[in-house]
Amino acid sequence: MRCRKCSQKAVVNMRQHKLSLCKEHYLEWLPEQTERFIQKYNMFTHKDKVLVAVSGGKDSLTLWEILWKSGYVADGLYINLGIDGQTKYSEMSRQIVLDFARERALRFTVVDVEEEFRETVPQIAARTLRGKAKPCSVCGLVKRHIMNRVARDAGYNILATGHNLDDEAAALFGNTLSWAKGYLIRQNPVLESIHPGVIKKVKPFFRFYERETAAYAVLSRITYVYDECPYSIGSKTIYYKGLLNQLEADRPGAKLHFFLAFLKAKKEGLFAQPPEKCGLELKTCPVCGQPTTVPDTCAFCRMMDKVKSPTVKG
Ligand code: Q46
Ligand code: ZN
Ligand code: ZN
Repeated sequence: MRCRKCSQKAVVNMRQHKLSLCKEHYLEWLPEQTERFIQKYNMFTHKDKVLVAVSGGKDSLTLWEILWKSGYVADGLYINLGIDGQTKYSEMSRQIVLDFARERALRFTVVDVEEEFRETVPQIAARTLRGKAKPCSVCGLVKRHIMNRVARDAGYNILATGHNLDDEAAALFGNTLSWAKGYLIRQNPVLESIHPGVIKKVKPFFRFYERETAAYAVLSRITYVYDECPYSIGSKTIYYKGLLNQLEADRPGAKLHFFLAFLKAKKEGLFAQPPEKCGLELKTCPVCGQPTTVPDTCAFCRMMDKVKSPTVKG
């Protein structure tokens, strides 16, 4: 297998693009494509202030590296969720993010959930969900709240995450299986700001397969956390990713087509907001000041209020 550009030995073969590249050309190709997608989908420009949410995994660190090398104003945000378990997941990822940023002299913010809210994410989840489920729904709510708040307070106008095509296709697959209307309406690689307090969210890697971002991280020697969060083991997302990989093995490009066809259908009006919801006005949460769709306290503050209650009635 030879590189299409220079005929040297190829190290990456992308069957869906019928494209093989050597190390040197692959390390050029991924940033070029990232730039192309940032422009094509009007994500941001060099005038914007981008906050990159970094978990310590390959996708978010690779994204941060590429944005930084491409000259964007891109600072990092690491949220310490307090997820430990056998692999000391949070502790390890925190160290990796700090080393990554310091080696490159990048600016970053760390928010420690336990320090700020007196409970780690698994502890908040254990109280509010009463051990009935994995902490992922609580974790998502906490992360969204913190990311938006940090971006807003520090004057960033773009929030970027490292979600790749495998993440997006698996989420779409799950949402489609249950026809989760609300999620299908909102699922988009670019979510414009609909209120001054809501930061625009973008996913510049949404067209890259997971193996493509992993290949970039390995070839450019980025040190990242190999272990996944312990709560992701046995999750539906991982199951859906496995099913989609089987499909992809028989039909190269199937995952990409699945997601791009969804975006095209949305553009043509499928899953559009019903007219009565288009003008939905966001209110301001009286506790945290963040925008919310409900007329009173936002979902995050209601959850934290439960945490603070001394007794929880069963
Ligand atoms: S939601 Fe769930 Fe992830 Fe949070 S608890 Fe771990 S697996 S980190 S993307
Ligand atoms: Zn080459
Ligand atoms: Zn609130």
